[in-house]
Amino acid sequence: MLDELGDWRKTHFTRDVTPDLVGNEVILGGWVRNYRDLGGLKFLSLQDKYGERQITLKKGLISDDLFDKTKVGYQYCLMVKGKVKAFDKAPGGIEIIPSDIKILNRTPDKLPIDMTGETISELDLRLNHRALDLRSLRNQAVFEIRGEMLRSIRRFLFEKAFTEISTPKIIGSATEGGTELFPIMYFEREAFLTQSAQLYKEQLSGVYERVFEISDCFRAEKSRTKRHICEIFILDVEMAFVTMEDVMKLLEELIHNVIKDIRDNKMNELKFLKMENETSLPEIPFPRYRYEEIIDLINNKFGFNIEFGEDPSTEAYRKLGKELPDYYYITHWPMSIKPFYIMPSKDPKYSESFDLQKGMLELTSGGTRVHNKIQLVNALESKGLNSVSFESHLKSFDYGMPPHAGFGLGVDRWLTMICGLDDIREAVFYPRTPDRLEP
Ligand code: AMO
Repeated sequence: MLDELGDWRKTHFTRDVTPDLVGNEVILGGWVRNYRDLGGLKFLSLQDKYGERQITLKKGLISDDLFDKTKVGYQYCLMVKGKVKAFDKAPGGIEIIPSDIKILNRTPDKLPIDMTGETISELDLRLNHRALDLRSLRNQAVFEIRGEMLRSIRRFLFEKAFTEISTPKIIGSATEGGTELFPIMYFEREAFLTQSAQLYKEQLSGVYERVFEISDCFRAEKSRTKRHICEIFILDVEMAFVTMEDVMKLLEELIHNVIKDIRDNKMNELKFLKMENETSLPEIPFPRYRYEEIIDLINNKFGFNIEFGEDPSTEAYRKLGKELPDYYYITHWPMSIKPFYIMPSKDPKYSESFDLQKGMLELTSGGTRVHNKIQLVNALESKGLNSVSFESHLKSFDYGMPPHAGFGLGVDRWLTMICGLDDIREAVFYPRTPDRLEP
């Protein structure tokens, strides 16, 4: 028999039950993270979205009826009504002495993954049971930090007069060129899931001047690495009347501010993940290296043979990341490996583009854009793309498109890094990879 919710409502989250509530009655709700039955004494750790509090059932101190009927298992869903008592050794310095407990839902005897926090089950197994897995204290810390990251990004950009935009995720033609598109049926027509907000954010920079979007983009790459997923969450920023130097300054300031906010507001979570020292406040400005300097370093110091126009291999980045473990920019990439919308440098062999790296990992790419329509049409065609399929985008360049620049930052990659996670899939609620479409 399960209990009904009835007229019980939570009075507090666990984190709000602090020593100044000692003596008061509270109603908490959550899940059993751990329990111990020592005969005349039962301890139960009740967890909710913010943490846990200890519920102590002592024979003689609570009613016999309640003591006897309280038989729980891991992750049972409970509500507890009880008095707050100070107890140094319990989480938050508090224990709750219950006057009544409702068992709202039970679980099987054996859970598919460890939820006590004593061991970490294998990642694929955890992902198969993601809604359960996300309840772990470790995941709570990761996703609390994610929440702070997004709040902080928005705060920072709103203060700088940015407008938050939303752009279509169903599109009629490729954004980035290339072949990494997921085709879908759009009624009787073929359409695609968007790879990036690129073209729309550029158009809207010609309207609202400073725009940003944080949203899902879809990459049909069959990369099975710890850094790639097929549905990514990107912060897209675009600014009018500036060049890439300006957006690089904005980006490093943003990184600095967000990490400061995470350190100020989520230190407990960083500590839980043992990242309080590693995720330190980075000094700005970040070092800037030209692509050619990086290639020379990789070739001369690590014995690679990367030619101008090649993207360094993962192995090369791995070595580079050991040499440059912090945040740094790689600028002026060969135009031949940059998308059509990137502005060529004065010497058109190079481009007005940059990547922001942290160690071996690429976090952001960006650059100054082409804003002259004729130049853009030529750029499209020189990349082998058909300008006719970009007609509606190109039209927006007829009506006074300002010079503009911007960047795209991979939120999931950044979170992986800040939380010291081994695999990007851990930084996503429900990751999509070539092998995973469920849950
Ligand atoms: P780009 O394609 O480099 O640039 O993407 C921007 C950032 O998104 C992240 N990212 C990924 N993360 C996980 N899995 C993937 N498969 C994946 N692909 C990309 C990376 C990357 O740096 N329109 C441009 C940005 C711009 O110029 O404004 C773009 O999308 O962190």
